[in-house]
Amino acid sequence: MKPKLSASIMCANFCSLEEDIRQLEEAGIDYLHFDIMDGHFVPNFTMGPDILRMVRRITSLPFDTHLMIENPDRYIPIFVEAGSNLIFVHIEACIHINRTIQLIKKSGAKAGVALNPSTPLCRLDYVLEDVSAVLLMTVNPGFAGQKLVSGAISKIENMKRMIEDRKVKVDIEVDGNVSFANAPLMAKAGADILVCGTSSIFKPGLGIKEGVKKLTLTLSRL
Ligand code: S6P
Ligand code: MG
Repeated sequence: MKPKLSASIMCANFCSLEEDIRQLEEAGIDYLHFDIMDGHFVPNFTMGPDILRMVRRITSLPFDTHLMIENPDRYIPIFVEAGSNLIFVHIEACIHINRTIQLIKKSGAKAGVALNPSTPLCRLDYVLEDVSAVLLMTVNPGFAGQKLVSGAISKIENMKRMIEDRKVKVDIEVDGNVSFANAPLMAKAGADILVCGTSSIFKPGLGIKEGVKKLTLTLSRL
């Protein structure tokens, strides 16, 4: 099945964010992906809940929020209140992942777990039944514009097999270097949602609408 597309807002133009959001809506994007970084879990900073609140006022698109932060429990209710519909926490940042998943749900959002490229899928063994989605990082988290890590496609395939074997309804979201060349491979491997950044819909010189159109066309040929 053709994967849904989630636009990586950290790759948008913050000087004309509303314009970019309108273009994403008109192009038919499915989700907005918010990358939250704290300078500790990853060596970079991006945005806080105020940005989500502002964007929530101007669009009804679902927000998928990717928390690349330490101590996420402290901030989950804030990001839900700011408009997140689905929240991903990194399993590497959570000592009590089960409790954190419960907190996301109790706060009013769908719960997702994100995995760094080198984190094995067996870390999901005892939580897969409790989440709506798994986010597989296909680059090292922290920055846009990176190359795909080795083993990324086979990890998606293995994740898909694990979900089928366990007979659970869990979406696979893939994040990092979702290029026009990589997207079809990711989709074939089992991706349900693709995070689109500078490798596709925010590719410099292309234009958002053209980027979404090109990506949609590429995926429709599968
Ligand atoms: C990176 C972050 C991602 C990026 C996205 C950028 O840590 O989680 O969501 O925004 O990967 O896309 P691209 O196409 O520049 O790799
Ligand atoms: Mg992300």
